[in-house]
Amino acid sequence: MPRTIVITGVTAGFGRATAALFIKEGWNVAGTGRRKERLDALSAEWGAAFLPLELDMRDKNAVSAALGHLPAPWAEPDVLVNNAGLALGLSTGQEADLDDWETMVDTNIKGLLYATRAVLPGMVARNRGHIVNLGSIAGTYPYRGGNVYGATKAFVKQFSLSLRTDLLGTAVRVTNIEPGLCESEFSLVRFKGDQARADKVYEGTCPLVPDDIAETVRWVTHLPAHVNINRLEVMPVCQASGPLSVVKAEKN
Ligand code: NDP
Ligand code: 8X3
Repeated sequence: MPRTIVITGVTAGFGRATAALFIKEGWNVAGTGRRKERLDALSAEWGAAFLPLELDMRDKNAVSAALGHLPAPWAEPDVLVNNAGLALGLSTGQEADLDDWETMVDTNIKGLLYATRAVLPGMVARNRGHIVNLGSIAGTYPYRGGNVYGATKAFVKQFSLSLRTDLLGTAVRVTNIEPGLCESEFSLVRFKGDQARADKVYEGTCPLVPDDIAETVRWVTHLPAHVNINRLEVMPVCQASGPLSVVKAEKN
């Protein structure tokens, strides 16, 4: 019997690459996004195995209705990938836009909670399932201007680890994938459509690509049922964590 995966944010980046890989492997894929024209194009490309769900992850009722009552053959998901998310801006905490902060909290934290709560009870009842969250290295290693974005991903990491303890005694698995620099629409969104600034982020680097993350999702979900990858940090070879910073005061 074909297996089923629900992926939030399939209209770009990791979500699209992951959906494409699982469609190729014969899974039924339900995928969310706000951009209808992209969902329509993906439907045309992927055919009947793909269920497009046009919704905003910040809309609790819409997420609960869509993911909590999926039609057959998507009704009993084996995997939920909580991928939809974004960073907005790179300003310091004292200068950042409060609306940007709220959007990140509402999408990266609350949207992920809505989706999880809609799908998890069914997984527990069936004693089968896997929640795969997209955290980030930003949830562990702070960088200047990453303030609330990093904090949302720290939430995702801790929530993932907490869920593991809640689910102890069931067969349901939880994994937090924590990627580093990866070229997608992420920076274009962060810099609000400024393509030149987004391109600068990747200039001269050999970043991860969305297919690398899709492969990672495939690996963690295809391991034997008794194996749970709790956290998985993935960076391109050209990236590493830096030293702590120190500002030295000038002597008078
Ligand atoms: P992209 O910008 O390429 O894709 C983001 C996806 O999320 C899109 O499909 C978008 O769909 C969807 N999305 C965003 N906001 C909403 C919303 N309110 N409602 C519904 N869907 C939404 O980003 P990536 O693929 O790079 O990122 C995916 C995840 O991985 C994010 O959680 C990100 O934080 C994380 N990540 C990214 C890294 C990177 O370097 N790229 C590294 C580490 C983690 P639409 O706009 O159509 O709604
Ligand atoms: C995205 C990776 O380092 O740009 O989560 O925050 S980073």
